Amino acid sequence: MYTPEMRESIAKVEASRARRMSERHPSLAPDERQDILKKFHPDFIADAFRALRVGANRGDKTPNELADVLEARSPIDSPAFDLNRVDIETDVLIIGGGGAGACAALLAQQAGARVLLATKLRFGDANTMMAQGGIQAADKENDSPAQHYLDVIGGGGFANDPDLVDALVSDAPMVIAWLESLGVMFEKTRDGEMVTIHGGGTSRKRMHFSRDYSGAEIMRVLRDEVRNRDSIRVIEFAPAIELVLNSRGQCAGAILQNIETGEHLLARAKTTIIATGGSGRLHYQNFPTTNHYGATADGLVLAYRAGAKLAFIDTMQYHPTGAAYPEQILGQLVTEKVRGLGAQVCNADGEQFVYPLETRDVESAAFIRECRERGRGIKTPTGQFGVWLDAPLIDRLRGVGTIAKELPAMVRQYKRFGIDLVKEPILVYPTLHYQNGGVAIKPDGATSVPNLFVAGEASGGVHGRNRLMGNSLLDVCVFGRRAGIAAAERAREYQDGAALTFDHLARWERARADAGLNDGIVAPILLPDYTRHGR
Ligand code: MEZ
Repeated sequence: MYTPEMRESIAKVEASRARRMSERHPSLAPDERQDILKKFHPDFIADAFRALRVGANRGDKTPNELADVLEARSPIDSPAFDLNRVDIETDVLIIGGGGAGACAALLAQQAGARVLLATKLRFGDANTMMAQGGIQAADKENDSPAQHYLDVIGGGGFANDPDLVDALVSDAPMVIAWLESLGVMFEKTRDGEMVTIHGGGTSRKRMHFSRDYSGAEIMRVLRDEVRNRDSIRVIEFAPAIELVLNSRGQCAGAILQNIETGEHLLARAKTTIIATGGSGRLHYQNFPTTNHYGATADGLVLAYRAGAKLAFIDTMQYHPTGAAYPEQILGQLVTEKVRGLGAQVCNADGEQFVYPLETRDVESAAFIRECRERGRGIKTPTGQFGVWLDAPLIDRLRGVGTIAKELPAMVRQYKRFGIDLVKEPILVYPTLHYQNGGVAIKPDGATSVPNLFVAGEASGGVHGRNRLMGNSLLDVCVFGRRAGIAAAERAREYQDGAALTFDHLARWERARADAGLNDGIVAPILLPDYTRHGR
């Protein structure tokens, strides 16, 4: 499968392997970390961002592609819409069927609420399902939530919301025990102890995992659990396309759209939780992505139009090891667990140029520098650049059979293209992976819009300017659970009697007109536009 030029470079990686096994990893001085971030990380490409012209974050910079959808018009023709014809009534409406939505549904139902979970695609089609390497929790003797807290804050550039980080790390050990009690099969030793490894930026081994499909395993169990509870109603292929508020200014539900027929359903709810995930399918700066097809920033668009404040919308995460070759899997995730198990990163000359477990922002910037500035990347037949991830090193370091056991999905992914991960390095390059920011929340998921909660990747603040591996699966569980509990409690206190309105849409259109916005963009876009991007 590799070209002769690539084979020549692979020979250099193989030749340096024995030496690299005993040599010290290269290390970056703190100043150098900042320098390469500023020079090579996509968050610092000035003309890829612009200031928002309307809404609660007016004046704040965000990627051009996200600005387009945040400033867009609603798909709802509000004067013509009959808000008196309610199709579904519920206590808690959850928008989104990934990990955060499922956790929220379980905890809201447990708290006695009637729950409706509406999801754009199938229940479980979400970034949670695609997370591979693991979930962090400080539940070992040599670790503590305080240690975890310091790692999260350090990884996030010391910008994180401290209360959210506190909630994340404090709930983590309980979340692992809860997931296990529901049936998640984490990797354990023969005597029943959880196996944990490092991720980038972790000072302790606290990554719990299920082989290299941890997210799929967690989603499998959460989805089954939701399906087993009768008082949770799930509607698939029904994305929310607009929020509905009431005359008290509280969020009071949403308009769902049957994605097949286009028919609208008015779902009235005492409280609403947005759990729609991220925005990788907006392909910022034309990057490929690890994200599922539905990751189009829908929740941010809805919450923003309703008046919610967003946080950290100027920072995205580029996972260092996206597949750079073969082209059929361009941008797909090569889990950080590969590096967590010991694989090193090499340039075209077979030399290590960066510590493999730097935080993702720094690691990605170092890959880009190696290819763009130093000219030591490897070029593929379609003109992509990449660096080598020396996966075969894992079996040398940890014993033959480790790769097959620990990375079965990765092995299968590459085998389809004639590449043997056990024997050959693979080519990787940063890929758009995660939205570091989102709707600003409190530790219970509450937003600046009354009765509107947000959980998971659609929220912003906990990860600061860079998330660590394994804190996303954790985030969806911690804040999904918290939002579910808080939304159910708020629903119990809710007083009926306020009329439904689209006043926020009238305000929005006035603000757009005042800002001179008269383009035809309508959002949420629901699915990526591959005709425009030509992907
Ligand atoms: O948290 C993540 O993003 C994750 C687990 C990804 C991975 O590399 O496997």
